Amino acid sequence: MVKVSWWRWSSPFALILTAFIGGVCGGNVTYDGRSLIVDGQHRILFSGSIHYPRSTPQMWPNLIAKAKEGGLDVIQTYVFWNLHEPQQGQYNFRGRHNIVRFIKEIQAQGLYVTLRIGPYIESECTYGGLPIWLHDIPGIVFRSDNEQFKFHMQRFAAKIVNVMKSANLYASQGGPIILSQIENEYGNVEGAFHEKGLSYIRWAAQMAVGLQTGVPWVMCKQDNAPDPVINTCNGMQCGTTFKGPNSPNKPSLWTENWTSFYQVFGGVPYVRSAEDIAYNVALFIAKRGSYVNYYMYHGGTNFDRIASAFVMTAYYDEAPLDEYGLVRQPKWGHLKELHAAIKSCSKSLLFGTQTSFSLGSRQNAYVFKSSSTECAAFLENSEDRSVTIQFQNIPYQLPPKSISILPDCKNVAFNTAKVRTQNDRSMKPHLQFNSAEKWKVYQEAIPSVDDTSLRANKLLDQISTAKDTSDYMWYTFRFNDNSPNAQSILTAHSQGHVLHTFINGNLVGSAHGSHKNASFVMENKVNLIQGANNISFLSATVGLPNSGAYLEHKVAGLSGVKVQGRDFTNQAWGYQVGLLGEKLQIYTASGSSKVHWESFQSSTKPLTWYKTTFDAPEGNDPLALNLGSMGKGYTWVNGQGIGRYWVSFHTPKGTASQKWYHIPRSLLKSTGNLLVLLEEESGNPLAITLDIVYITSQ
Ligand SMILES: *[C@@H]1O[C@H](CO)[C@@H](O)[C@H](O)[C@H]1NC(C)=O
Ligand SMILES: *[C@@H]1O[C@H](CO)[C@@H](O)[C@H](O)[C@H]1NC(C)=O
Ligand SMILES: *[C@@H]1O[C@H](CO)[C@@H](O)[C@H](O)[C@H]1NC(C)=O
Ligand SMILES: CC(=O)N[C@H]1CO[C@H](CO)[C@@H](O)[C@@H]1O
Repeated sequence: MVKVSWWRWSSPFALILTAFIGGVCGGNVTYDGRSLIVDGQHRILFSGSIHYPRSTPQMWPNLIAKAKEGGLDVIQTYVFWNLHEPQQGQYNFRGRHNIVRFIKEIQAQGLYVTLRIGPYIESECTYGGLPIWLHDIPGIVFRSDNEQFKFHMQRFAAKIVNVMKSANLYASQGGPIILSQIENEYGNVEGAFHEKGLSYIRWAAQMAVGLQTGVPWVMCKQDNAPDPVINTCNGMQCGTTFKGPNSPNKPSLWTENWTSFYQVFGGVPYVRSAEDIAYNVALFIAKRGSYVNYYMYHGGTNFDRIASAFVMTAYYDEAPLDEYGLVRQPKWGHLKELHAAIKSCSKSLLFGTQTSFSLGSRQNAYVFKSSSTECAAFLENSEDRSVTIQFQNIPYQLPPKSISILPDCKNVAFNTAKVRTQNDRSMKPHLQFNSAEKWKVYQEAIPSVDDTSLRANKLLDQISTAKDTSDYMWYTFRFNDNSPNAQSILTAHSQGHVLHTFINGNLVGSAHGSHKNASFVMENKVNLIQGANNISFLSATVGLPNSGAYLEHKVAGLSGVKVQGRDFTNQAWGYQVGLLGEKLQIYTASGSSKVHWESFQSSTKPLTWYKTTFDAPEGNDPLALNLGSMGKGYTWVNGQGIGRYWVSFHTPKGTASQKWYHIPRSLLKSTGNLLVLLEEESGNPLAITLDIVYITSQ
């Protein structure tokens, strides 16, 4: 029998009911060694990550509805400190950052929420979700037992908890939040902080518990999570790898089960099969797990400049809901069937006694019995071949590498290797931008040292100088060449991520690092003129780093320059942070008139801005720009950044890692939408198309 929870009702009454139950029954969440206890009931919970800033408020209701239809009970999200407090003390909870609206939408549809406050979150978000201004606080050491960091971390965590409490969003108040997370995968870096790591994690646990949310806290990948904080597993195979909770009174929870993996520019998509995910989830439940979260259930889009270093603009497009919020089969449907099979025997699972025994050399049974009648079984075959085993004197054929779920210990309701759903996604070109007269161009100026106001007799670190206000920073100096030899070797060392070198206004070379190694060396044969030469380097970051200990020490940009063997590292350098077009916001309707746009010419120079307008296609299907003809740059629609594009960074197979870039419908008016691109390299805007994204069923 399945216990029907009020929370799972989806109706206009959901809000009233939850408030009612919260008041009468006590919505406080507790736990024991078996599971979380919500509203007094033990629960097996399926959860999925959806990050509110990676979609639009207009998309949220549909994403949540599809998650619910897919059998999820919980939506998990991180809280993005850098987006909520971009300047110290100035908060932003508007639009895509309206976390309260997001959580209320989840509540309205009758699902629960896990809130991962962090506030360090990693999550492929620039600077791991930490605001860049933290960098400039004297004496700060991130994520350590350091007064400055702890002060700001506590202040922000308390701020978020208070925002949630004021909106009555904790389960203890009748709201949907049943679980909170403090820190994030700290076990990975704890050793680097020596004794300050352990004291920090103790402090973090105590601080979090002191915020009195009425719901439990978890720490993921933190085997030593102090009581009462629950240590949880992140990974692809928690059924095999998790050592389990660090106390018999804590349940076994899996907070990140990767449905795929994030993709970087230059990388290939990681395709994790629906069968493999289902196998590992079934195994985790069979081993008395009671909470599984899919990371990500919907990945979405890294709008604006929110992606971390080298991370692609499309985020977890391979998840059960794709970048556009469309159902991706077979993942979505297969997992839905898995959830239903497990839920149909949740009483046996939660209250039965678990025994496990071998059925063969690499075959196991996991049986949950609560009475002579209630029985559920998981039959596992970890071999890569099909095997027939005997279970309770009945033969069962187990496909290779699979688990059969028998909710009544007799009939197979689901096998993790038997996939029954399928579909395909297509992009249909709707609009071509192929008429030259509809494009206007603006050439970004290449500054020389005289044009700069920021000067230093050394090479400055780009992260601490640009402070994430732009991807771009110019490094310029003047070189007097008195040698008769016109051709010279110019060597530039960069700590990341991209470098374009201009001599006397002409591009002479470009180079870039990669996600694996942001640093690189660029060497070019260059022609210098007799006398003064203007040498200008445009260094670009592609998102800030997001992981590892001592993030505050990470640097980027130019670190050494030699011409014909002569070292110019400590030369008189001039700097310009950002591009002129960015400063004037020429990608907005009002900023656009601040510069003189010229008519389009076919020869494309580096650092060209392009603009045009277009009408929105009718209907509600998602839209994407096919930028396959472009190089590297950035796109705005009606003044909104839809992310970085980098088509010229090919995968090892020689293709672009990402050609299509999502334009959310809600950004568009019916006519006259302003499209602006900044192209760093070269590209052909006449071959751009606006495509309609749709599902074709098989
Ligand atoms: C829920 O927890 C809060 C905070 O700890 C407490 O004040 C409240 O009395 C609890 N409610 C119930 C019904 O136990
Ligand atoms: C170098 O820059 C200065 C100042 O912008 C300019 O006057 C000069 O002509 C430039 N030199 C060359 C060779 O382009
Ligand atoms: C990264 O690249 C730089 C420059 O090419 C090189 O010196 C360094 O050894 C590389 N680091 C790693 C870890 O490969
Ligand atoms: C240990 C590890 O690889 N953790 C990863 C889990 O997945 C999230 C999201 O993809 C990453 O941020 C972590 O690095």
